[in-house]
Amino acid sequence: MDVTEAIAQILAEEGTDYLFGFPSNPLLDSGAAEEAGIRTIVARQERIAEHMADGVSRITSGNEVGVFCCQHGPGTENSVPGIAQAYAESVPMVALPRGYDRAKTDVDPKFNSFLNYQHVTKTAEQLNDPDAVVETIRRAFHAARNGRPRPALVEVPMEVWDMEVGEFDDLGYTPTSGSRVGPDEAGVEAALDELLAADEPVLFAGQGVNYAEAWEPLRAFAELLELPVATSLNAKGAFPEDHPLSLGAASKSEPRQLAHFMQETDCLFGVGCSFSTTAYGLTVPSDNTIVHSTLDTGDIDKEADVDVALPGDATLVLEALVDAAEERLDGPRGRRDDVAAEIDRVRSEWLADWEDRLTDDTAPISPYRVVNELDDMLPKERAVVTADAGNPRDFMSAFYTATEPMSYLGWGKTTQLGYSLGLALGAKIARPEKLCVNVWGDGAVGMVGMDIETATREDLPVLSVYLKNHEMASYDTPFGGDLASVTESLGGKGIHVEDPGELRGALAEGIESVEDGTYTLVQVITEKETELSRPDLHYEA
Ligand SMILES: Cc1ncc(C[n+]2csc(CCOP(=O)(O)OP(=O)(O)O)c2C)c(N)n1
Ligand SMILES: [Mg+2]
Repeated sequence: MDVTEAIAQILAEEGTDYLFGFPSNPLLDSGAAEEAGIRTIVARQERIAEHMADGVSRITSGNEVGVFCCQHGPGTENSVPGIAQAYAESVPMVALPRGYDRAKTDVDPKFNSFLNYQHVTKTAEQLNDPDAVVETIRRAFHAARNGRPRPALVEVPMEVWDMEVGEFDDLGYTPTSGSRVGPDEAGVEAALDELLAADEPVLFAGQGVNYAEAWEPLRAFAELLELPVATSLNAKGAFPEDHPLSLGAASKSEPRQLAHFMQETDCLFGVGCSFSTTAYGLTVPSDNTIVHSTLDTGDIDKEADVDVALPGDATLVLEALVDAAEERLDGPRGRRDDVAAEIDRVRSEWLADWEDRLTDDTAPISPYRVVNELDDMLPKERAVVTADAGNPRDFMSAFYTATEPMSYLGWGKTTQLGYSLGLALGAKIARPEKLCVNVWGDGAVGMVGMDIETATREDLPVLSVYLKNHEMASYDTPFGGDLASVTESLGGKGIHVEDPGELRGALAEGIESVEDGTYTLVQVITEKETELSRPDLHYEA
């Protein structure tokens, strides 16, 4: 057996069902991955293959680590974006690029992945000795599965793939597993002290809750302490957004009740979050108490001034808090009705202010109307929705209600146009029973639209809703083209709609077409809209 076959077997041992990539890479070319029972998916460019691997990791809460491969030189040069996106978003991935010959790997101007990916990977190694194949790939999977999830890269030089390693059974590979770190008991009590003493505590859940699958203890703790709950955009839906205690997701555009409670809070408890400064995240309120629970202690006191640090896995932390709170409380605290009423009051005022846009029936169609129709029409219990960079994301963040965990793939630590298509395709591969939807605009379709062909070739019926305003609205840059026709010529179904009276019918036709197994794009001619439900506008002067 050679290194290529050994790696393919190791992937199978690690539970890899899919390998995403772009040729040339021995795992694809030799058929080794397919022979090991792994479905190989080639996209039209490296970035989309990476985004699909990313989508698999996300939708499975990292239980299946998305795996990506590509060739050396242009392949690895063109793969930086997908790895950088996964790094910024804390998505686990194993990347297996081919490298140049060992003799030339450090020679100018050759692109050396081991060197160049250091700042966008959790670990980056070069496999220079075939005898190290087991421990090297094992380290990569261990890194992806443990601690803060992020990409791990192993560059395999050109000639190493073909080197002999003997029989696989003699290599003694044992698959990696994820371990969990529990909280310090004193930290749990200190966190509870602060939360029980606060007048206006708020719970903020980040995507660590998704990776830890901590949705039940999150809800149990919120209900026990009767706390209003916001999520990050990445964790949108981790707490049901139709729950009376939900504030929605924090982003550049968000529900007014979220900003209202953030302004009022005297104690913010963040769990499974980094509190990183980002335009698409929470503006962390100052001059209040901050309790911070995260897997990565490097995020504690990184930017937010933390009063109580509670490192640990989100499930273990929240379960410990539930247990400790049950010991201390004797019955309901009597806060819930007031909190729910306050949320409902601000939310109703906010929606009333946006009602005209959400129900606008004039042409060109308002993008808010499209979001509102999707919110009404998509089957929430089995829809997985994501939105692309720019205004499409911002329209959706605030006004699409995600009622189920993992029903929304939110992102924004970095915001590469075009990410939504690959995410939706990756989610569809791993969860074929779901209705996977991406909402995107002119900027995104121009960058990755040709990968609609990947969707049709690989039989991945996803619904793409294209908000077409013929330009990049916030950038005053006009764009042309008719993606509905292009979709048809790429083997999918393209639906064009510009009459507001036909919008619902077009979306219904799109949903039905996807349910029938066809990749479908609904191209909606929309008005230029740049007004957002911005959090800063909701703070009182
Ligand atoms: C790769 C990349 N380059 C540049 C940007 C900056 N950017 C963010 S949104 C955007 C324009 C999006 O326009 P469009 O998709 O048409 O949506 P619209 O604002 O018109 O609704 C640009 C250029 C980006 N996010 N990603
Ligand atoms: Mg546009």
